[in-house]
Amino acid sequence: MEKISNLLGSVYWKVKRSRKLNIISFAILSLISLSFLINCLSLAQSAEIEIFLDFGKEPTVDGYIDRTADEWDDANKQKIFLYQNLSAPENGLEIDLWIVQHEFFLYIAVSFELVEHQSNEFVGILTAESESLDPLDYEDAKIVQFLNITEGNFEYRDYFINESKFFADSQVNGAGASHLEIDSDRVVYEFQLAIESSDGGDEDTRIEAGIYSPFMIIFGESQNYDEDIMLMNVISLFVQFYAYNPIISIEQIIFITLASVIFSLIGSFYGYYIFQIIKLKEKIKKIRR
Ligand SMILES: [Ca+2]
Ligand SMILES: [Ca+2]
Repeated sequence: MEKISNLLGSVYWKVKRSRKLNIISFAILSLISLSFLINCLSLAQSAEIEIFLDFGKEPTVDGYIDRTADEWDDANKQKIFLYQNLSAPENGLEIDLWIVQHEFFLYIAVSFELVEHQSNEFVGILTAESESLDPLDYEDAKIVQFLNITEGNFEYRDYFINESKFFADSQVNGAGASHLEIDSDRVVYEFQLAIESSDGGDEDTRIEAGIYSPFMIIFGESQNYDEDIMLMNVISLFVQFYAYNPIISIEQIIFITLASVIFSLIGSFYGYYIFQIIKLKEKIKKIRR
């Protein structure tokens, strides 16, 4: 009887321990699943890069990186990837992204290599007030569109996006240029965008200083932007306020000093001359008396 009781007791504790183990296993599995889900979500958002801009030398927007003139040496330099789908980023195209601010302008260079470049390749910079992972949600598009990449024919285009459709601006603002180095298959795109400018009206985004703003970089191989944007990524740029400080040259300082001295001398001479006339008048009055 005692043996049966001991046996029942041992079975009871085994069952109880196994329940405990099940609860612990369930909790561990739940934690693993949750961390995996969080990881997947953060992967979806990891495409975005924040860049705090610095002022620097003004690059020339001509599609060439002039290393002898240290053209882009002041730029913030990043290596990022462009993806087919920002919600599930994978197998991206690596690009060099260089950005610098000069006075009221933002300069962006995009450079990459491809085994084969298509004749109608393009790169664009999309802007909007609020961020999105969908290029058709953006408001403004500055695009450098190749018409024949091997011959080096390209156009700089300014578009606006309305209800997921691209429309050409009535007035083109900003600048862009590109060049393909045939030997290395490396292409360079250079852009200039105005900051705090309302010149483009409803057809451009006003890029505000003092805040982070979203910029989407797009790549494609046709001229159909509504449907054929192939690769993209979003960066968040903090644009700086620019305070205009006029620089006075040494020649200007000498001129201002000389002018001040001459006018002071003329003023003193004129004052002395008037003083002498007054004195002379008083003398004449005394003589007449
Ligand atoms: Ca250049
Ligand atoms: Ca526009």
